[in-house]
Amino acid sequence: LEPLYQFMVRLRLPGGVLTTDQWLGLDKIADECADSTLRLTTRQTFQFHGVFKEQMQPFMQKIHALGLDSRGACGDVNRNVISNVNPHQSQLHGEIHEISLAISERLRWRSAAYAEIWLGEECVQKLGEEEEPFYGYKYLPRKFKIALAIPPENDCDVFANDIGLIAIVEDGQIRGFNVVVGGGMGLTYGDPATYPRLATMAGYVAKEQIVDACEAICAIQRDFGDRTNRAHARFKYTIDDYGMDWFRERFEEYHKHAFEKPRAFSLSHNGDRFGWVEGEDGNQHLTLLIPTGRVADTESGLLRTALREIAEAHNGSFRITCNQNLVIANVAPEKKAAVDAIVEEYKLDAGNRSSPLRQNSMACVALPTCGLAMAESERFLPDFVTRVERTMAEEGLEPDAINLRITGCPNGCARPYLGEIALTGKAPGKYNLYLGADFSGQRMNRLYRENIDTDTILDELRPLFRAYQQKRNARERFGDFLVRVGIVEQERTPAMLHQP
Ligand code: SRM
Ligand code: SF4
Repeated sequence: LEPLYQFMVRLRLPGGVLTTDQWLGLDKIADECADSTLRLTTRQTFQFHGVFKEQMQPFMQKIHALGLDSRGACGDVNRNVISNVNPHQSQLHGEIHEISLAISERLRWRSAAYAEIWLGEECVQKLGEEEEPFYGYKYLPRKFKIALAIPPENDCDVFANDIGLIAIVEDGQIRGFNVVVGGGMGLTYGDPATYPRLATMAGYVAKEQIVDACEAICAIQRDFGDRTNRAHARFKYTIDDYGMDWFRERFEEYHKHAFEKPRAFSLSHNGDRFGWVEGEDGNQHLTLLIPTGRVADTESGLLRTALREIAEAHNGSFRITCNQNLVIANVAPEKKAAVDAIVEEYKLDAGNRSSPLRQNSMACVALPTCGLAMAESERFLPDFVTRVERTMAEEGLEPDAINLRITGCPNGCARPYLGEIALTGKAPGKYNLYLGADFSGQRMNRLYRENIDTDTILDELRPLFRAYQQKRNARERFGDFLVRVGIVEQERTPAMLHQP
């Protein structure tokens, strides 16, 4: 008898946009082929857990029938291209989404093996034919990630990506992008040669050239990335090994044009804005907090049922945010009341009414499904936030927007090194505590204490909250405060370096 193999399957969903019909289809697939939950990820897509081996092919065929696929959701290729959800600026969002799709399509792997294995198609590849014109037979040295931000929003944590594109908007139009390169979050405990890194400013590229420019940059990593050591194979190490001057020269060689001087920009926050907003076109958009991105029916609420009913009630679309939340998008004004009724019936906006701390918190999946987890994360976050809220209140702090991130290991799936407060799992019940990132995703935090349990974490935070309450400047963020008063040293790639 074969063991009961089960898999996690992730979808490719550039920009996190899907139709209501696709939502309904995925909701059904969650019951038919997976563990009856949908998991919104930090890269704006879905993960399905508990897909048994015999369900793999039906699963892939069902998502194909919905016009979706899993190409490039995992593997040593370009991953899901993420972008700003930006509900209030419909035209800019439409444009950035088109560009995300174009980049994703250009860097999509082509092998016919996908259709053969999953869709049951005949072998269509002729012997000797090049299967992958861009990737070749070796693909990339490691995963590769691209994000697009429209300032002042940085909800995609643009600096945490191998390529970050910061839109330069003039007269309501995207003219081009500042391109930053070499971002990434993962590190391995005990191996100082591995580190999280914020992307470095490379220069400006006009909009018409941006897809070609991304291909050129990805090709540089394909040709020069380290293929001998996977722990050193991400683009951030290629950039640090060879340097930015070398990179700019290679870019000119591959792209046939040099970078222009970067343009001025300013980013204000990397969280989501919750509640209803009206787009320029008069359509309504509702951003809902989805706790740790898990869409499930549980004893504490029928979230999955509620979202299914919303998908049936409106004919707009959905957008997943890069913070694992959800936008019910493009609701026609006459449908708003119907959506509101469902929101009220199922108390869907409970998260939107929770503390700013909870609204700015994020956790990776970790246990029980992640084989790399050293500690709880998704299941730990809700109670931990409650305890932090209580500690803050005891120190006289009003509920405050502090960016809190937790991961079950140092790989960084919830981009913890960009949290003002962050925990990374070390062992069951034990975490490393990081402090002092900024609120806009432009400064990383620093390791503050190692391998401590929850009580000790709260004991460490308490005096810091007290000092913050007593000595903060007006509107000063927690992370900025910790750096200003010297509790945490300024991180080594400070925001200033990114400014032109
Ligand atoms: Fe991740 C591996 C979950 C975003 C860095 N990540 C994994 C795996 C597949 C574990 C594994 O390899 O066996 C996790 C599956 C857990 C499970 O049970 O479902 C996993 N990563 C996730 C998700 C679902 C976290 C979440 O709670 O939302 C995110 C899915 C993204 C997506 O939809 O594509 C997720 N992972 C990230 C991010 C954040 C991002 O991309 O913005 C990072 C840090 C950014 C980066 O890549 O530098 C990230 N994941 C990693 C790494 C470390 C990579 C490195 O360079 O060191 C691994 C391990 C690896 O690749 O060897 C990993
Ligand atoms: Fe798993 Fe670690 Fe990623 Fe969390 S950060 S999902 S524990 S690999």
